[in-house]
Formats: sequence, structure tokens, C-alpha cells
Amino acid sequence: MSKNNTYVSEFVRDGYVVIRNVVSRAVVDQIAKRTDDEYAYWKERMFPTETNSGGIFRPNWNELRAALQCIEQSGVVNDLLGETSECFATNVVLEPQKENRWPLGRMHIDRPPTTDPASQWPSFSLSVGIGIRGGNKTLSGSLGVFPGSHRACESFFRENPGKTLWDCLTGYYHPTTERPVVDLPFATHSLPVEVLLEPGDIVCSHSLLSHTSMPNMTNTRRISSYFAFIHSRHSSLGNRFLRSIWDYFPQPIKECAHT
Ligand SMILES: O=C(O)CCC(=O)C(=O)O
Ligand SMILES: [Fe+2]
Repeated sequence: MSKNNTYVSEFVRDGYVVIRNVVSRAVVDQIAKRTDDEYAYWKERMFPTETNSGGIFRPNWNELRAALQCIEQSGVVNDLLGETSECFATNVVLEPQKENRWPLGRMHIDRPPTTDPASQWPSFSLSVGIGIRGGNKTLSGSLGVFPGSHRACESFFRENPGKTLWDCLTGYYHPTTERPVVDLPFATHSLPVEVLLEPGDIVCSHSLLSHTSMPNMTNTRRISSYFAFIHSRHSSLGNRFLRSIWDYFPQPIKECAHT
């Protein structure tokens, strides 16, 4: 357990929590440089983001392994999730938009990168995003979240015991991007909260937190790296996880969630 786990109650209540200064500046700078150096290559190979001004790709970089080490050493994954069996890394880039575009990308819940989507809902356990560059002021292409939407999700599925997340998708996958088209019945109609990160800050989110990307109206290419952690009991729970969203989380988290 790390020295400072005061973030537990915020994580349980809001479905996400920001922790400052976790990944070293040297590692952050290396990820930024590598992203810029290889951008032309990845641009052809990435999934568009919800705002369409950039995309998501899955590089296998040593720099990302170094970032993962910083995160693991901080103890946050241990505090918030405990034992994990699997972890996959993605990089998100949002280019400055040529024209001001509003509204934002659609709110959604993520899925893991697999070719068999139907069997994979719900997807993973905990996501950890790192601020690499930009995304640190309003409308700069940051992550946008709907605080508490993980709990709205749980309430909905408890009240509708036959339903799965898959049943609630209004569309199948976007025909060209294969991104999920999500219109959840528990969708909030409020504006998302912008999660503004300085380089090296992280945001830890429950996998059932609805989110989107904000438009990037700055002149800076916004870059974030994400790790999706899968608990070793995740797949055996299947859709029961929707009705019991803290099932395998550590005891302090459960206690906080049930008081
Ligand atoms: O912009 C972000 O940080 C999140 C991107 C995202 O949610 C997605 O495309 O799945
Ligand atoms: Fe997402």
C-alpha cells in the first residue's frame, strides 16, 4: 500500500481520480519525442478518436514500459485495483483542429482491442492515462469524463437484470473505424468535466466510466498514453461485473463504496 491513498474515496465516488507527478519528466519527454518522430507512420494505422482530429494506436515502445514502471512503483494500481493479470498500452493523439468543431465526440465506454467485441463487454478493470503534452487547459483535446457515470451504470443494470452492456449499444461498431457507437440508457446530458493533466500527471478511471475527448482548439498536438489493467478475476465475472462494479476491488475500495 502506498503512503498516500486519500484518493480512494474520490475514485469510488467520481469513478476517476487525478494524481499529480507520477511519471518522470524524462520518460514523458521520450514518449512525446517518439510520438512526434513516428507520427506519420501511426497516422495511417490508428483508430480515429471520437472527435476525429486524431487517433489511438498501440505501439510497443520501451518508453511506455518505463512509464508503466513509474506507475507501478507509485503503488496506485495496487491501491485501486490490487492484483492484475494483464495490461495493454495505447497512445492517444489529438491534433489541433483546423476549424472549431462543436459539439464534442460521443460519450462512450471503452472496449479492449479485440476482434470479438460481443464477448468482451464489459471490457477491462482500470484505466490509467498519462499527460504527455497539451490537454492541460480548457478545449485542448483533453479527456472529458462524466463523474459518477460508473455508478449510474451499475444502478441501471441492477434495475434491468437481463440486460448487458452490449444490448444497450444503439448501433453496432462504426462501419469504418470499428469504434463502438454507444448510446447508453443511463447517459447523462450534462457537459463532461475536462480532465486537465500536466506532463507526468495520471488519471485513473473505472472501466465503466463514460467519457469522451474534448475538441482541441489549441495549436498544440495533445498526447496521452493509456494503460488498461485487467484484474485476474475480470473475465470469469462476465456481465455480472455490470451489477457489481467493485466485485474484485481491494477491501478499502469496497468498504468505501458500500458505506
Ligand atoms: O482523449 C482521451 O483521452 C480519450 C480517448 C478515448 O476515450 C477513446 O478514444 O477511447
Ligand atoms: Fe475511450
